[in-house]
Amino acid sequence: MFMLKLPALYPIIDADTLAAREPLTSVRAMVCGQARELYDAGCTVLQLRTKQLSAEEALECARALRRMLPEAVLIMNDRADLCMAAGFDGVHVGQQDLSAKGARMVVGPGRIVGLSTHTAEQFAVALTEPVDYIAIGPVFDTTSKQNPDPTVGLEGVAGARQALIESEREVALVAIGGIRHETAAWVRRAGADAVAAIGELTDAPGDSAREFFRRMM
Ligand code: TZP
Ligand code: MG
Repeated sequence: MFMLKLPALYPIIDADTLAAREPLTSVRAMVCGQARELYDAGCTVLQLRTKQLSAEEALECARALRRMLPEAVLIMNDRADLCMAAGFDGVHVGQQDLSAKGARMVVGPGRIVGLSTHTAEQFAVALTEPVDYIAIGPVFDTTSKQNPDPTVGLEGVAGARQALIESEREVALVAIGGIRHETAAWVRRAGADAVAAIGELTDAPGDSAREFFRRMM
């Protein structure tokens, strides 16, 4: 498997967060608006996350994103089936979703599979899975996820990097959870290839993404 090269910032477009902010605006329009700003700011890899939309609504958002950004690397959260249906480039699964092996069976060898982990034990298991990247977190307190696991801190990111080095696997490391402009560079220094974020990218996403990149140069 080739080593996935991720940009320093990996935005997650959270349809539910957007819908809660502006209940009268179409979710699809908001998802596309945020994605356009992020892409134009240099975010070439984007994840679409939705927990509240129906599968049909999620697919509609995903297909609209795909049409709007044919060149972007688009990752679908949770659902390998929707990844394929929308022509996305990969899927991100968590500990409660289809396993990474199952997701790989659905999307095949040529697409990206990412896996979320929340402890050193889960991270060690993930290193044996057919994944392109592993996410560790929440690094800091987050309000974007329901019932988040305990925070792992910068030590958790550094521990994941060390485990990755020892495994000799060519897998990218993503850190997630409560990462802000002020903390992004620390997280990268602790060993993350990329920082994923929702909350810090919700207001003025383009400007916020540029600020992330500036701080992580
Ligand atoms: N997984 C672990 S923390 C988290 C997810 C999806 C939420 C990240 O959002 P934010 O707003 O960047 O903390
Ligand atoms: Mg999930």
